[in-house]
Amino acid sequence: MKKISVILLILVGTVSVFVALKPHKPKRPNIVFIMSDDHAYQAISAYDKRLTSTPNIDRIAKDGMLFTNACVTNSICAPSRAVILTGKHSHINGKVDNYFPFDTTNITFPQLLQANGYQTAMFGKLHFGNNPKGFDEFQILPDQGNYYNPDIITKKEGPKKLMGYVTDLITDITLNWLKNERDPDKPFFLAYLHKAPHREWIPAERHYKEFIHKTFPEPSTLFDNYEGRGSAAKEAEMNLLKHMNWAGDSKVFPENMKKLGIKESHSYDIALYNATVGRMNPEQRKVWDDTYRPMNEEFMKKYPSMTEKEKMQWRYQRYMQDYLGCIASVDEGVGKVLDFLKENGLDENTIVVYTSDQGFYLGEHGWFDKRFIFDESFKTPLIVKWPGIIKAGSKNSQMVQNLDFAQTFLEAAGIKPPSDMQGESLIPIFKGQGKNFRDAAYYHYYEYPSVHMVKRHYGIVTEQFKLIHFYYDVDEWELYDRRKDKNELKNVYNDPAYAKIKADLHKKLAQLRIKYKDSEELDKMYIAKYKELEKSGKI
Ligand code: SGN
Ligand code: CA
Repeated sequence: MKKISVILLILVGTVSVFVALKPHKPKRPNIVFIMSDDHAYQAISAYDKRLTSTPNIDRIAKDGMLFTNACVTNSICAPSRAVILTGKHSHINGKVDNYFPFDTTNITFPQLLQANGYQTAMFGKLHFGNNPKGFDEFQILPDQGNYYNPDIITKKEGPKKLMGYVTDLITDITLNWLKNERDPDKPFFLAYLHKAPHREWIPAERHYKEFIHKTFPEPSTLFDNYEGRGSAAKEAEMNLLKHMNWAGDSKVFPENMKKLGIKESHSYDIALYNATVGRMNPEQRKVWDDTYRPMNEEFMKKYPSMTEKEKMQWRYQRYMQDYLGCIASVDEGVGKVLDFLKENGLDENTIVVYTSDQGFYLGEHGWFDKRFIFDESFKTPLIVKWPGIIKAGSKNSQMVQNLDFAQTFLEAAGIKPPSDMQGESLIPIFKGQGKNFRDAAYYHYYEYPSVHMVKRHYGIVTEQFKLIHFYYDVDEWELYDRRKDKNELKNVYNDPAYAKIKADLHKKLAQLRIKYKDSEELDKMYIAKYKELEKSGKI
């Protein structure tokens, strides 16, 4: 017996020495990619404390890096997601707008992670019109998804209907996978993708009850008259007063609209409202009616004597109450996921990213929605933590783009990115290097004519300037001096003082179009494809 123990001890000792001598191979990190839909950086307290408080999203910033100039290549939902997954600009991956289906012959980074031993899961909103490739597990909302009692497409069981509030449900599904379904022996990539705070801004009951009593500071450009800019800003249909739905968005009861003689903002204004409340069960509907009724009663009294200015102010407050109410649940969900990682010892070797598919207007220029290359929609929140690599509480002002995620994650996983990806890995920046990361960002928006009527445009953005070409039904150039004109109110394209700058930027833009393989031929091809879709009635 003694002899056996001695032999065993020697064996154990030898193995330990061998393990100790073996070169240390770091464990590949897990990646938790959290993305919400239309979450403006103005509505994250780590960026801006004026509107709301997001203590859990802020935790990522406290432990990691806050990017103050992160931006997108095409400020709209499904195209942004396609850029993220493929690491290629819209004109290369083909998903230039929300209408064209995603071309699934594109290679996406989750496919490469999966092929290299990562476990992959996606929960929430994708908006591709087809299921994601490269995922061991997914549960995704069909198309835009619904806020209450949403339908969901599951990989294992096909379509299902869920009961409850969408943000909470996506969080529960995500936590369940982390707790019960994940293989603990494999590194994982998890995409946790919220529908909120997308239009029509329906918060969870607990939050609309709370937020309906709040008031918020107005942005300085709420009453913008669009002078000093070209036709694109003037013709966009994103104005809070003129284009927001009264019932569907502001929750004025349809019967009250009739009594007050308020016309629908769009033909679907009341239909949208009815579709939203139509999904609720009697208990949910009762809380809704009981909460929005007093607001409606007050509005009924006020409306007949309200000036246009007061109407705009009222609509802004209503918008913020519901939009920020939606974000409250997103923040709670993020908190639960962060807690789970910490409690299970996963936080040390996990990269956590918080971002949005693009920025959003919260009343700036009188607008809601996105699409423009102007700052509130061009820039997007980006906060990343990676213990041991990223310094806690750091800030970075480089112009990183959603184009960069694919190469970043592949490099983090030790996988060589395909040579045709068009971004740059952010890992040097994470490590505190990567100065002069990108001197100009390229941008191209396509979806026109369509909802909100934002004209097609492409352009470049440098630290100091923005050069934009609006095309298709116009041929207009705009130039903004970002340092002198923070709100982008004055197009200086024809100001002789900017002649040299303008010439340099034109040159730089032409170079970037070549670098990224964009061209007038492609612009024309995408217009022709769009016209085909219009003819077939799909737009
Ligand atoms: C819907 C919204 C628009 C929004 C687009 C695209 N209208 O059409 O306001 O811009 O989606 O949003 S709604 O009245 O139907 O809500 S995206 O995030 O999917 O790109
Ligand atoms: Ca979006």
